[in-house]
Amino acid sequence: MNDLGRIEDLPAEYVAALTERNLVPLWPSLRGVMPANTPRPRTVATHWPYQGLRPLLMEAGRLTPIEKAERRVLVLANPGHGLEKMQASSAMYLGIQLLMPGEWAPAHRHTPNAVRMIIEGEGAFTTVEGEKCPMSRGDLILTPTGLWHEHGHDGTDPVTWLDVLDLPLVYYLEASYHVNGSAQPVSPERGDELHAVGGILPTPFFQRSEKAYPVLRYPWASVRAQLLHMAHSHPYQESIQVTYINPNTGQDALNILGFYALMLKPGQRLTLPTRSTAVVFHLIEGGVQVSQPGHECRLDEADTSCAPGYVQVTLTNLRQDQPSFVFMADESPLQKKLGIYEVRS
Ligand code: GTQ
Repeated sequence: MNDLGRIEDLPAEYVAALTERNLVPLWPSLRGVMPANTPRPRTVATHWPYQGLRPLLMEAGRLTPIEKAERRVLVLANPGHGLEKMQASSAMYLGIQLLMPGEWAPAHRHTPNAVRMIIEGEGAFTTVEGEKCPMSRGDLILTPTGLWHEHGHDGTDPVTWLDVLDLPLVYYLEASYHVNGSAQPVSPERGDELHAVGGILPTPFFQRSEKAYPVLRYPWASVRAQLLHMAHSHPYQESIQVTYINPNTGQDALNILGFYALMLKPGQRLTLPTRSTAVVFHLIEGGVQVSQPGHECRLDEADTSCAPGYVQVTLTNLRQDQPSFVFMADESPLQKKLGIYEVRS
């Protein structure tokens, strides 16, 4: 690889004349923006243990009333990007949100897409476009771009969940904004009930639903049961994994980020394909070691971690007698649409 000219090699008056006209020479920066063979992600492997952040989240519940927060969230920020950027990777934002009994996080809609992965507590719900989605541990609830959503809580204990948004990307595109609304009237129709059985779609009078997002809630009980069923009926299949999809299109549930649930059999060690997308791991159940070059962490229940793209990640179920269940998020739908998605092994 030949060395390219540096900015210092140029006469200062020349550089000043360029700067004055808002011009920049490419060659001193070319290798930086297009490094050889593999990108140099800012995203660094990071582990956010739940037990470390939970007391601080509860303290936020005492320090800041919901009216003063609108969304009471501690953001899981990747130090490689700088904490103030509030990003876990180039396109993914992560936060842990707290709702106390009786609290209400008012209706709004925004351009970034969001999902919630419920961590603890019963009795809370998210109402999305008039559909009241109950929240239980492990449930995935979508709030796609532009849809009204609000969170309420009729239970007796704090409720927490992981928020995953494509906010960093939408913000970077200078397209991020929100609109405030008022409490939504609730309709009795529930997409998760209408689509409770895979492989069939409701088609009254031969018509498919015209909703862009026919399913807004993926109950964990069904996903978990399906993973166990897959492991049992396909005992030689190494990777027991499902993708959360839009049943009308068969495509990923949202346009930009992808969501998956993975079951690791007792003691299983699974090396994931090396891919171009950053990945978020969130442990729903069990205990899992996450290993990647230069970084190891042990995920306990409700812990979250991330890995940059282009690295090999190995997951090991630390339980010898029980399966472990991992929720994952990545940027592959976006990368596939852009034509830059790669699998290297
Ligand atoms: O619950 O609507 O973590 O609007 C960040 C922005 C959650 C939400 C976040 C949001 C929300």
